Order: sequence, then structure tokens, then C-alpha cells
Amino acid sequence: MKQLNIATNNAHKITEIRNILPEFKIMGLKDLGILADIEENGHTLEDNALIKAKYLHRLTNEMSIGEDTGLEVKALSGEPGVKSARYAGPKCDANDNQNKLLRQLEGVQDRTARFRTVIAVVNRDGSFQIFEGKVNGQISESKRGTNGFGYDPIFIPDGYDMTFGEMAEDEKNKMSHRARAVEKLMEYFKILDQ
Ligand code: ITT
Repeated sequence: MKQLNIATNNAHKITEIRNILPEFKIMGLKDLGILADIEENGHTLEDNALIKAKYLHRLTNEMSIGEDTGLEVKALSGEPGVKSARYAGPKCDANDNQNKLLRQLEGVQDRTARFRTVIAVVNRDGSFQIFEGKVNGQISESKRGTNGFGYDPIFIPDGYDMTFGEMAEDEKNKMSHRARAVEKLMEYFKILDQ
């Protein structure tokens, strides 16, 4: 079984990637015995994905993956974007972030938004590649559903009436931003294997 080492402490991301890629052994930082809170001080999702992948590569000298995701809201000029994790403050949780976003959009008609995931892979030799996956949608008027994590209860993907929070996890994992970025990573691996 091919192993993928991912520089993340987010257990939800690991669960989703395991669901998307059952044929791979997915290892997060904790699974690798690495206790680290990597400083994500980049200005873009691309910067932060690469910071995480490079950090893990430095420690292991193995192929390493970093993943950074943001929710980009049109009416807020792309915010929270790269600040999605700490949108409501340094010690905030998902609930605080959802509340802040709903407050910011009170009375706002255009609720267009997108989730964007960037995956950086640093190869054993230090070369790297970046892949992106996006899903367009709308921010709901209120929280709906308890599946998924983060902003899922307030995001309605285009073509659906439900939020990601109301959607079965398998369904989200078939068409999410993360699934699309992972798909591109898999295409890259296929090219490498040729
Ligand atoms: P790592 O850096 O350890 O990977 P993190 O939780 O800090 O974990 P990100 O910076 O990539 O991860 O995530 C930004 C925030 O966006 C995160 O706190 C989540 O709450 C939210 N988020 C990420 N993916 C999401 C998804 O698929 N659905 C809803 N919210 C998501």
C-alpha cells in the first residue's frame, strides 16, 4: 500500500482524505509521531500548503504533502480565504467562525462563495508541485446540518439545496474542493509512474 504523509493536525481532513483515497495509507503528523504546530505565515493558500509540505519534508526526507483550504466569499472580497482557520480570532472554534461569517453577511444579497483547496507535494528530491480544487456555492442564511466540519453547515454547493453539513459524508467527498485537488494529485502520480 502506497503511503502518503500529510503535514496536517486536522483530523477531519485526514478522515476525508482516507475516504477519498482508500487505496493509500494516509499518515498525518500525529500518526508520524511528529508534534508540531507549523506556523502558517504565508499570504496565500499556496504559500501555506508549501510551508507545511516543506516542513515535513525537512524532517523526513520523504515525499510530503501540505494542504491548505479557504472559504472565499465574493461580497467580502475573498475573505476569510487564507485566514479561514482564525477568522473570529486566535482561539476561535468552527462555531465562532460560522457566526462571524453569518454576521458579516447579514442583509447581503449576493452570498456567492467558493471553497478552495491547495495541495503542495514536495518530492524526495525537494522539487515540488501545486494542485488546486474548487467548489462554487452560496453561504446559507443560517446553520444547517452537523456533518463535515468547519464552515460546512453554512455552505451550499452549486446544484444542491443542502449545505455540506446536511450532505452525507461520502457525497461531499465525491465532489468537494478537497476531492478535486486530490484527483489532480493522483493524475500527477500516474504521470510519474509512466
Ligand atoms: P492544518 O493546517 O493542520 O492542515 P487547519 O485546520 O489549520 O489544519 P486550514 O488552515 O487548511 O487547516 O483550514 C482553514 C479552516 O477552513 C479550517 O479551520 C476549517 O475549519 C476550514 N475548512 C477546511 N476545510 C474545510 C472543509 O472541507 N469544509 C469546511 N470547512 C473547512
